[in-house]
Amino acid sequence: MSLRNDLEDVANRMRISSIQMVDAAKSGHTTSSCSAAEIMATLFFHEMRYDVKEPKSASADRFVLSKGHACPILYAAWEEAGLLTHDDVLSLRKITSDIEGHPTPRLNFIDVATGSLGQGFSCAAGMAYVGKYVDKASYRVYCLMGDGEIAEGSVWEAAGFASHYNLDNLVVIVDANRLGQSQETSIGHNVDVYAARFAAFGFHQIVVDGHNVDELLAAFEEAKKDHKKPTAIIAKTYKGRGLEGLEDKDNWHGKPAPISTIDGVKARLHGSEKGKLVASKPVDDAPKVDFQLGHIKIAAPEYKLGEKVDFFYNYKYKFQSYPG
Ligand SMILES: Cc1ncc(C[n+]2csc(CCOP(=O)(O)OP(=O)(O)O)c2C)c(N)n1
Repeated sequence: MSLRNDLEDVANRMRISSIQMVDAAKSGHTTSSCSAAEIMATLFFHEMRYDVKEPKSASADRFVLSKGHACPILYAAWEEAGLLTHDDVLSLRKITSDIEGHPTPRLNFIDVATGSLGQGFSCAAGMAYVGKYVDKASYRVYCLMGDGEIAEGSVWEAAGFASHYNLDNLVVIVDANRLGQSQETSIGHNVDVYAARFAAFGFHQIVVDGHNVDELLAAFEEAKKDHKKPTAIIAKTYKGRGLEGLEDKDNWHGKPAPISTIDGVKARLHGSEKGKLVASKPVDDAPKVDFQLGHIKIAAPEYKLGEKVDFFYNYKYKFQSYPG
């Protein structure tokens, strides 16, 4: 069994689990999850370094699902890795469950809450900044965005920040599945337009077939070369990939897929065992996180009681290792 077949099976098992959890919840984002299945499989079961026993270890690679509504595929990845059980993920969107319809940091594998489109990438850029200049550690930061999502202006503010600070530890993957919430995005499948925009913002950019695991693996390798720039991988995908009758079709955003679509996905399995692919462990070189903010020195604002002052002008703060 080749790595390619193993990763394709991981992707398809995650599709099946996503279909089941959204079906159980009677709401959720199946098609948005399925376009990203191979991206998530290659990231979580070949590219990223983490320890499933300590997903938020200070040295682990970070992952931000900026298109937070596609969390079924993220929960399926952690199920595949052995952190969540199938019963856990089937509690999706239940009032008593932390497996919410968008990820929250209450979960021990989530750093930032996402769901408000365009915001996760800013958080990822900040995390990459901290990794490079504050922690000075080797962990890398990966962020998955939707193609509709990147119309948000904050995405381009974050992109400018990331290239200004040469955040070569940051990789953004655009799941360019052509469709948004309803109808085609303005750029559709013209992936070269996305690539040109990221290039203009100072990114190294790579266009791949987002369902081809070999192309994805090669792109992640290329991102690690010494570009001194952040990397954008534009993954051309199809919304609802693998779901018979739903693939690349409008009107299936945010809906359960018919449970019968599982049969078509199962038919594509090569027979690779769950648990065969295990992520590499992180290199233990990051300082332990101090939740008391002990490494940040904040001076008290200077004003006398009753005096009217400009808060930001007077409020002096300084990060110990701010680069300049
Ligand atoms: C700021 C903001 N605006 C609107 C929404 C509602 N919304 C949820 S998913 C979605 C479409 C996202 O499309 P895309 O980024 O292409 O992701 P896909 O589901 O197609 O993978 C929208 C508009 C939101 N979550 N956040």
